[in-house]
Amino acid sequence: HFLCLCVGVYYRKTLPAPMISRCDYSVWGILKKCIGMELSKITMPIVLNEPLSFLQRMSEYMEHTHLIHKACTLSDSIDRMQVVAAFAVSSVASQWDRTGKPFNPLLGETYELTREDEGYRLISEQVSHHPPISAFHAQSLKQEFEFHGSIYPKLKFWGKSVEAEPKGTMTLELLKRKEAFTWTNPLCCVHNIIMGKLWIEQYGTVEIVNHHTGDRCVLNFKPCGMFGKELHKVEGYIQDKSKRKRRVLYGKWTECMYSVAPKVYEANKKKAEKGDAKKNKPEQSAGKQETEDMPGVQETVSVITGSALLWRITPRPAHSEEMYNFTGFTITLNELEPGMERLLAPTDCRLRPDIRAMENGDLASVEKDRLEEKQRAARKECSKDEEEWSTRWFRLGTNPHTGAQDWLYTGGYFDRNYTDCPNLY
Ligand code: CLR
Repeated sequence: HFLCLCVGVYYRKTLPAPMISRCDYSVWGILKKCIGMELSKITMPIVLNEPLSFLQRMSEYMEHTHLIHKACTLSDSIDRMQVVAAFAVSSVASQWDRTGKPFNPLLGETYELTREDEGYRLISEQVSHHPPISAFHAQSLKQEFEFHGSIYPKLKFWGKSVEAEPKGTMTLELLKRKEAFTWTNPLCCVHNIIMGKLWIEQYGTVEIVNHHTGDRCVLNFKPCGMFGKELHKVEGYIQDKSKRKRRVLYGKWTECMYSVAPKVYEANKKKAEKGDAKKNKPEQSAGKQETEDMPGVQETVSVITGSALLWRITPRPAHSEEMYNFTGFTITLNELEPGMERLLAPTDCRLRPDIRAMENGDLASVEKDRLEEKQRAARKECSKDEEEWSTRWFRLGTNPHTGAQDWLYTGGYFDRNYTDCPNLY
């Protein structure tokens, strides 16, 4: 009865078929008709998709879960906060260069991710279609933490770019310490939708609150700016309950995060300003020294002496660009292991024929399937099914830490009683 993805079992390292080239497909012709639309209403030509459901893309927050395990072992609350902050940054790192559009989840669609090797399991559900809302709940297998939240990607069209605001709170609970951290994710912007190469930027302020101690971490995901100097940079600080600045954090969401004492940071900044006036030093200076003898690591963050490394990204696998720029973790998300069908809920998106067909490079099938899908959706809307819809694994409630409305897991998915699950595929 157990999902046997046990320790020592190998996950796939490549996708079954290479990606169909997008060439320089102009998305503008399609997107201009989508201005003002919800993400759930937008269908793009299949070549602009990636073979994942939005539920799976959201599960990518889990790629660096080892950081949560690490936070659980630290006795100092500021030390815990800096690792949680590194986790928050790492959780959006897989978005780098990911301009493919994931498939819109159907209402009631679920995605389960059991990773015994990483010590957690996750369940997610599409809980609303208008607006599109996806809820997830991850729990450690040893009752050490819970990480949950929901995302409503609110789109805004800005002429040459489309901005997605991921509305919804992330909550991380460290159970043994009865400690909860909350934050909201940065904005995500896809540039060059009229012409040119699509690229992704994440920016905005992310504030992480430890509701138990009153510690706060403010992270500034910097917008690229005119000359691209700030590209991908994240900078911020941690303050305790008495508002004393305790650490400065810096790095890039595409690469790494460091922590340093505020005094050291300020002194370094002054020194750098003076140095800058004399000559334009290359940006790499200190970082180069530290990583010189590490093959493959090309750090572009200037490391201040005395900094502690909190997180470094796992490099993308070879030929990632032929696999929708997926990370190694992402590649495994739609894998259907033998025997898995018997355990998964019938609503699990691994069972979606359209996503499976795209993964196998069979675009014609996807297109055919999509038409049928549209008709089904239309029929559904007519019969007003949606109004009577009630979610299966989540319910709308109040987040006890923020007091705000939130989607909360009702439990029981892993009892694997799937009666009352809708027939979606
Ligand atoms: C980024 C990480 C956030 C949650 C989130 C919300 C909206 C998502 C975004 C993530 C990634 C990029 C995204 C976006 C909605 C539409 C956009 C999937 C997961 C795609 C790339 C737009 C495709 C359309 C182009 C072809 C123009 O925490």
